Amino acid sequence: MPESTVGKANIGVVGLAVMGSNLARNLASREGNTVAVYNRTFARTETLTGEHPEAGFVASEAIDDFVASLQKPRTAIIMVQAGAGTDAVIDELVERFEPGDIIVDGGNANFHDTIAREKRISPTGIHFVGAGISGGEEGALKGPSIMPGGSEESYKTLGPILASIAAIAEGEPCVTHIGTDGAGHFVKMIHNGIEYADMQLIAEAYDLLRTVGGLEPAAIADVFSEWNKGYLESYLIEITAEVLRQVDAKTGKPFVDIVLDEAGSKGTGVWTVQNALDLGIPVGGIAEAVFARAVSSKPTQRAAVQSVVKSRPEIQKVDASFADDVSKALYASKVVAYAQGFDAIIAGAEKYGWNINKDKIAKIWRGGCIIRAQFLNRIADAYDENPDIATLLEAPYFADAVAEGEAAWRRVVATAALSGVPVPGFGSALSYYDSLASKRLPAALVQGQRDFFGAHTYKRVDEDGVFHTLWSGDRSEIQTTGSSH
Ligand code: NBP
Repeated sequence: MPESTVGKANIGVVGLAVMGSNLARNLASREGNTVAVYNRTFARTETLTGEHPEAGFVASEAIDDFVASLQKPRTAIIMVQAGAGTDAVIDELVERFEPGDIIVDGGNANFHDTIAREKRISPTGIHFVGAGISGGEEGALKGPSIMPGGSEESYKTLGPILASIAAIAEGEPCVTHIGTDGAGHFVKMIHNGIEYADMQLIAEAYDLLRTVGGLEPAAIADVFSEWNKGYLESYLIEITAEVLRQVDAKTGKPFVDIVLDEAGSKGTGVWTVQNALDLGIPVGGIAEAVFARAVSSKPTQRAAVQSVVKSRPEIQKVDASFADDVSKALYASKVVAYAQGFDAIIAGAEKYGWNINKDKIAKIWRGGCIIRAQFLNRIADAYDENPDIATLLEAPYFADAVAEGEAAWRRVVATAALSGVPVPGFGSALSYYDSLASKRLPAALVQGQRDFFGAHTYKRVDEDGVFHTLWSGDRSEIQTTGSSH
């Protein structure tokens, strides 16, 4: 390589498909950055440098030259396909990097992989950082929300570089050091899970306004645009209005009516639910959203049930206040979904030993990412005021908001049930809220059943200890010790 490019760049990007090239351009556009670029297939590098001479990229065809073009400590962000591709690039860099250098995986890695990679790489003295990057290709180019994990030490070098390209929300860059090893990818996973829940709730609101409220997509778009001026303001509400306003050029029909109603997914929602199950955290809002996509994608089962169903319920009559009721139900359900997501973050941090800062996580989601919304300020405030609240639903602001919308929420869920409109998100959120709010739960009966068939024991409300009833004997009670509850 020409001598002049040795040690020229303060940051490098490996992997120049859509995400990597946009991130590299974003980095290059910020003052003080000189960006080295490398891609396995050189043609991709040439396309990028040819199309964007203004970026002043330091391009290399060989990985050795790419490594040599980086200032020390060398810092490289990998943006390649998650899995084997990422491992291949990591190995190439680890072979050439020195202690103190930093390898960042900015792809959508599973946080378990990130933890394992960090463990494998840290004995070399090279820092390995898994960084969740949210915002899609536009975010990568204009400013994403960035969730880096890895060591505190690596963040000293990496932090200012990431802050230079992150989205800005209310004057603050949307990046913070989440915690060590896989913390960043874990929090990105939960972000995506919450995104699933939020999208499902918005979709249910649309369905209710259309099926029960009798509004056409364009009119619902107007309702959503109006909602976007108030407490529901968010990127997802904003783009939903745009999608609903779209008219199909081929047929003249609303775009939403020509799209096949089978929702796909790439897997981070499933990861969120799997990990929440392992952590014992109820994330019903996210799980129902994942399941709703799965149900939608079962055309054979849907057709089978439709063929045997004799009649569908009559749509309930509603008045002009219905849209307002739906907005309140949507908000209350959304509070539940976010509360559950943060519960999963808290439990993950406990299990994996991350010193996370909940209000900072809420703040870095205010810009750049898909769930960006004013609403996240309220979450940040709640955790800032009292980091030890047992649930976001306990925070005064949310407790008041949910109480204010509660009657509407119940009316909407009841109306949906009576009209035969599926509302897995709204319904599960309300049941979750009622479960927490009920003085007594039928869990007592479940304990009785467990004790009956499996001698799983139970605790009493009026006495300490662990007990078992001799169900197949004289049904007297004995006190046991050392049994699991
Ligand atoms: P892709 O996920 O499509 O991956 C293509 C890139 O990976 C190309 O640069 C390709 O090199 C490289 N690559 C592969 Br494939 N196998 C490789 C290997 N064995 N060695 C070296 N390079 C290899 O790119 P993308 O869509 O830009 O996404 C990049 C990352 O960002 C992924 O992890 C993705 O999940 C994540 N992502 C995030 C968001 C978001 O919103 N945060 C959105 C989309 C993607 P080649 O040119 O030589 O084939």
